[in-house]
Amino acid sequence: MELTAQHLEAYAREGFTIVRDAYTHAECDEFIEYMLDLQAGRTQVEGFAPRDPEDWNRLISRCCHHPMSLRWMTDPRLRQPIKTLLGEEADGVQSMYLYKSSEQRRHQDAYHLPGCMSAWVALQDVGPQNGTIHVQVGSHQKALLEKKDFRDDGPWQGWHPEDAFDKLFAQNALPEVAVEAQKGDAVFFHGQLIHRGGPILEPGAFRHSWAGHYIPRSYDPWPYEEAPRMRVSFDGICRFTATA
Ligand SMILES: O=C(O)CCC(=O)C(=O)O
Ligand SMILES: [Fe+2]
Repeated sequence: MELTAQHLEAYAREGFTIVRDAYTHAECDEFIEYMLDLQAGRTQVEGFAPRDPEDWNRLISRCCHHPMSLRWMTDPRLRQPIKTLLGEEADGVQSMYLYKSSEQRRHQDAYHLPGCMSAWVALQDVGPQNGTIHVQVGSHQKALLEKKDFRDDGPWQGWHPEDAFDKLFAQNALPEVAVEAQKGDAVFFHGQLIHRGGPILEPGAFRHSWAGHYIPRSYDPWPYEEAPRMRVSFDGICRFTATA
C-alpha cells in the first residue's frame, strides 16, 4: 500500500486521501462474514456477546479487540502509510466496525481521541445511497475543538459538542463531499477533518466498513481519566499507558 506524491498532496491539502484497491475482495468478504457471525452469535469471542438480531449499531473497540480486529489494526500494509502521514511510528488506539452508516453527526475524531488519524476501509461499495462518510474538505487546517473548550472557563462553554461542530462547519465555509469508495479502498483521513456518517438514503442498506484510529508513538495526552488507554503497535505488542 504505497502512498504516492498525489496521495500525500491530497492529504495535506484536503485532509484525506483514498488508496484504491488496498484490500482484495476476498479479504473484505472474510471480514464481513466474521462480523456477521459474531453479530448473530454463530461464533463466540470472549468479550463480544451475541447481539440483538436487529442491532446493527457500530462496534467500537478500545480496550478489548477480537482477533480479526487486531489483525486489521496491525496489518503490516498500514504501517508505513500511517507512519508517513503521522510523521512517526504509530499505535492503534481504537477500531470501529460499521455494519451500516453510523449516521453520526459532524465531528472531529481528534476531539474524541486527541492526536489521532484514521484509516477507514470500504468493505463493500460505498456511496450516498448507503450513507458514506461526508467530509468537509480542508477543515483539518481550521480549528480543532477539544474537550477543555467545553468546560466552564472554555470558549464553547454551554454548547453541545455536536452543535458546536455544526457551527464550526458553517464558520469554515468549506465544501462538504460524500466520499465514493469501492470495495477494498482505504480512506486515510486527518484527525481534525470534520466528517459525519451520511444519512442512509436506501432504507436498511448495509455499509460494511472498518475504521482504525492511530496516534503517534510519542503522543500521550488522553482525556479519559477514568478509562485506561490501550495502544496496539504494529509489532503486535499491546500495552496500557498512563491516562494523565
Ligand atoms: O463511518 C461512519 O459512519 C463514521 C465513522 C467515523 O466517524 C470514523 O470512523 O471516525
Ligand atoms: Fe469519526
